[in-house]
Amino acid sequence: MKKIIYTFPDNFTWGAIASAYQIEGAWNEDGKGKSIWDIFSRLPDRILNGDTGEIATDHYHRMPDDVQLMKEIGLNSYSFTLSWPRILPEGTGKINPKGLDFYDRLVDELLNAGIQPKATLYHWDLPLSLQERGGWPSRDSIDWFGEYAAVAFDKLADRVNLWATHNEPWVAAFLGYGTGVHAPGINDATQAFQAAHHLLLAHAKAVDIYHSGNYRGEIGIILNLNHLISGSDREEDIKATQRVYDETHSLFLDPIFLGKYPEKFLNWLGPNQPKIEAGDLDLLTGKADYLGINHYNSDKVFYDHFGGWLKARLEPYSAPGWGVTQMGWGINPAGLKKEVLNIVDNYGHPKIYLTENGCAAVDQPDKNGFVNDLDRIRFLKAHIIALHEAIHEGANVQGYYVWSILDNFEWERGYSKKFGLIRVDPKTLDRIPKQSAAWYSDVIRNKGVTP
Ligand code: GCO
Repeated sequence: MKKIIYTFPDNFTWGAIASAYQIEGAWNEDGKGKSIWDIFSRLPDRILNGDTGEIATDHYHRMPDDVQLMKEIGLNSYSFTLSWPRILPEGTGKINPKGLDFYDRLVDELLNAGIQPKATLYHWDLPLSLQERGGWPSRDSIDWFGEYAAVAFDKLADRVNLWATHNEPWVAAFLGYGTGVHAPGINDATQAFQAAHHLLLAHAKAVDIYHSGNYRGEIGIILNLNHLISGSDREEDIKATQRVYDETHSLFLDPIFLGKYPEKFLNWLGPNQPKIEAGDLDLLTGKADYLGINHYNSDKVFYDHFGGWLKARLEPYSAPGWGVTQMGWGINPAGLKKEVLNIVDNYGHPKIYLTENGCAAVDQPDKNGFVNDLDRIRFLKAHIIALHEAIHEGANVQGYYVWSILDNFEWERGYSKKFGLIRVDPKTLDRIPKQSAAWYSDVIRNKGVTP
């Protein structure tokens, strides 16, 4: 066997991740309330092939078997998200005991399997009733989220020691309220920027509630930090790149880790900029025990007069020897290292988890349903090596989570894109571990990868 060259610390966390709406199904069972995604995915022409998450991978009913598969891979940790309307069907007020019970059982199954549970409060599935009351653009959303967070912590924080408030608040705000390609399907930049601000304040409120609960774990936020490269050395492209960076990076990183807003960017936004009340910044500063980084790809950025409110256009950037994934995303492992080191150098050197990394691959099954996904293995290996290099250069990275444990509902692309370490047969929903599952099992056992 080749010598392991890229070895990680003994206490490094090797995990996998998924989200409630993308795998659970049981969209209207056991007292669960509707989410904005339950409604959005039923709208005509929003989701490819008319797919919905109503059944998804049926994880809600197959959870114990899925945890057993995670155990067989040897995961140290599994990161799941809570369905807010499964716990609070109307978003606030009445608690659904059967909803809480599912997550209670999931946590116990994981712990019994020797797998540390990591829980994220919000992965885009806002209770429909709260959208009807104004959604994230409403400042009331801060208190709604605080009430929900307190219920979740009260039930699970005795056994769950690693929490995240939001997964990718940029997506929730700008795809949900800006472009409308995600639920709730609103196309309004002003609402998007206001939603982003309230998502941040809601994050801070949940962090305060968690810290006042004297729980022994940590709580952070998960941001999608893809690497951005100016499409040319023309000033207009460099400025467009900075605007995209400011919306996807600065808008969320600066208030929490630097105690300031990207004022120049907000002023540039003019009427689209969010209403920020006196004291809001103080509520946000320093509110994260760690930063979760979701990283998949790199983009080149160009000025584009017709490129929306940012007047920018993105094109995938692939490093030499790499192409694009089945999502059309540029593969550039060095981009991951640069994103991590950017946080080290410019945002106070926080504790980091690489909370999502993976790729949609071709995944052609053989006659037995087995997928020999060597392209996914090549992708994951290269990014794990890039992460190792970042750690070697000083980054405090504590863990790595593969997106995803299972093939699942890829939002507006439905089930057309496969990210799982485990294949889910589209007809039977049977689980068949791919070659990458066996490979990842070796990585975990060997605490690293060979080149
Ligand atoms: C995201 C989300 C996941 C996606 C995954 C693949 O990062 O967009 O967290 O829900 O399914 O990243 O696109």
